[in-house]
Amino acid sequence: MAEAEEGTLPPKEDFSAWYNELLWRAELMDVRYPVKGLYVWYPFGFALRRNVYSLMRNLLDRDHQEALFPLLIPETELAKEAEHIKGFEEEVYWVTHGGTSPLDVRLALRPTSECAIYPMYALWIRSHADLPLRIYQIVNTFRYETKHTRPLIRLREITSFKEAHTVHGSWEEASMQVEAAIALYREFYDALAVPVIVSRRPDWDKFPGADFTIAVDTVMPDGRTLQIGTVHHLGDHFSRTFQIRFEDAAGQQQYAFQTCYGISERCIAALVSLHGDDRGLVLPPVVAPVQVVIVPIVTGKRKEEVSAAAAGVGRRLASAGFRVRVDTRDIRPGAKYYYWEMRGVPLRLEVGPRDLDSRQVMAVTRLGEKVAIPDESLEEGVRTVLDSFISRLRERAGAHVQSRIRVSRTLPEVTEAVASGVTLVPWCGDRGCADAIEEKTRASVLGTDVRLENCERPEGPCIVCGREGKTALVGRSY
Ligand code: P5A
Ligand code: ZN
Repeated sequence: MAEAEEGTLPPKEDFSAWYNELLWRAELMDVRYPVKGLYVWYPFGFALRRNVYSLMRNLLDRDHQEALFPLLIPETELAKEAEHIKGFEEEVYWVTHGGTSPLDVRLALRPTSECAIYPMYALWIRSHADLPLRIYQIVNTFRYETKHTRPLIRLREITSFKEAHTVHGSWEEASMQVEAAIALYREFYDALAVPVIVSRRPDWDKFPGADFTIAVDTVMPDGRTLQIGTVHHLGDHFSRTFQIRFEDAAGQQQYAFQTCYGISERCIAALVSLHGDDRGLVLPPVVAPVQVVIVPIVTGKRKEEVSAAAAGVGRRLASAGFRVRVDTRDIRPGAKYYYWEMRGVPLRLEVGPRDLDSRQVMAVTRLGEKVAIPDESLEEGVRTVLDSFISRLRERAGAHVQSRIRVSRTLPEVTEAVASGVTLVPWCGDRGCADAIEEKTRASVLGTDVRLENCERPEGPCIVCGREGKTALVGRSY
């Protein structure tokens, strides 16, 4: 993969060009696979993916169980829930043949797994003692997307679809699970230093078959929003369709209440886009495939001594649990810096002859801060620098998103605000008024019940019709 060595990135201001270049230069994704909307994870990208998803698994494993359901869904099951199939019918890939023989029942490649999982839940759930049930899986799903496809953002094969499906004894309990899922996603994104805006999608934009949908959005560098997670209250729609019933404490058969919530590799698109800069990736230490790179500065006579010291530093940090690489390649140190900066390594340690004499190493963070770390407190020093690194990332990304949120009270103000971010407006809740906003500003109503701290919440006359309105989030989304 030597091709990734040459040249520089377009400036991040030119976000789309920057993003596309970064993906291959940092060896995240190869976009040359000959099927539209399908991309290849390079080993480095895959290592990042593994760390991000193990963070997710750790959070879920507190009170969910991981399972695995089939990829193929018979048409008879997929078609059972009317709204659900209506929502997905244009996006489903169909398997119609086994070899040269047509299949009796066509098989769908799962666009999401409700219709694969719920027939099994109907068999598994018998009594209130089986509830609540919280199961998740991390799988690939297929959606024949017709909007512009983009690596990590809009895929036809979503390779990293984390979907959780829960079952409860009452509507209220399911509502509590919705809140728990939002809290879980907040914790996940906070660990990645990705700021989020949580809101309730308008009814016409909810998940097909849901009572309501709560969305988690972030604001990308170009000011457009990216939906990086959704939590759906399914009520008892699916349980009635799939006959998911339980015997309650009084011995009565009841339909169950359900939720489901999902996240895809868009979470990686978000962290890559928000934190990266003109020199490449900037990765939170918690998920960086390499957290510390050690570059020996070997000049002149003390080559052996420096190499041995660098290797020693590497061993010490590795046994302290850090993901470390000692870069002993026979290329200039400058080329090594460039290489590891592109790959977002949070901390670089330079070990040279002078450092040997002063019994210290020079530490340079990916954000450009320099500190000397004394040899005797190496592990502790590295830990401290990495801890403050994630705080800096959180501050930077938080400030970016904050600066992209404005309040608008007129449509021209909306047009201006959405050119570089999102905006909060008073809106009456009518679809007609939302359509008018979209027509005039090319931005859409993303949600209501906007959950944001330190933000003015405009209420009062609807920005279109003047009737009483509540705060709505408006923006242009990916
Ligand atoms: C929740 C999990 C569902 O499918 N069923 C199980 C529910 N919800 S969803 O909103 O349709 O998708 C969940 C999240 O997946 C991301 N996403 C995508 N990512 C990349 N490419 C796509 N084509 C794509 N479609 C959806 C979104 O982040 C969405 O919130
Ligand atoms: Zn209105």
